[in-house]
Amino acid sequence: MSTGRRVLTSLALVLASGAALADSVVFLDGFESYSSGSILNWTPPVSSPWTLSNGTIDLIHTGNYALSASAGLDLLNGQSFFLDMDGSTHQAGLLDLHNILTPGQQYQLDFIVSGNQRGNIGYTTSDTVDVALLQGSTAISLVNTTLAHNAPWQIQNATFTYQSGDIIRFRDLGSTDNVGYLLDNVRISAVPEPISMVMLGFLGAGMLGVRKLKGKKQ
Ligand SMILES: [Ca+2]
Ligand SMILES: [Ca+2]
Repeated sequence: MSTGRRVLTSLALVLASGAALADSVVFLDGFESYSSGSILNWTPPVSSPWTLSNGTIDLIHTGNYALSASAGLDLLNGQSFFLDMDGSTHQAGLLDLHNILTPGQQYQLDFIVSGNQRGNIGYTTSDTVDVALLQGSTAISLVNTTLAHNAPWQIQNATFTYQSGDIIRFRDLGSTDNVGYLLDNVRISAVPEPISMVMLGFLGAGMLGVRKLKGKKQ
């Protein structure tokens, strides 16, 4: 292989590896595998990376309680189960995700949410989706948005850099009427590092070498 072709092959490999990293999903939970039916005041199993405190959430199977999963947005991990983030004890719980990420790495968090779907039958007409990165006693807001009860399923996302011990906390801010926003398909992907300056320098030197070789041949 000529030097020029080697340099181009190296560039192609670098670009290809970047494209692969952009799609590197490190966590995905569509809540499909926990139960065969709805569970009010659901407790995540100890074997899961989730913990729940200070209140409750419900695991809902589509069709129960007049609730439905997303149409078209839930393709990644099934369309049956999702969470109602204000359970059935008049206190919305704190749902925490921890110990699944690498310190120092940048990540993108995606998830889908809908309004509570029942504001038209006497419950709150909106709920606030609040997601934060807890670093010790500091809370960094990742998503804070208020959804009308009839807001359709939609994607929310945020990027963050994970530090050791950080917790990602989902909650329905201020909701105490047993009817909260609906959550599904929590996905975390590693954000690829940009091509380093060292690599660019290597490529530049390689291209310079090609030019010199061509110059000698002429
Ligand atoms: Ca689901
Ligand atoms: Ca509510």
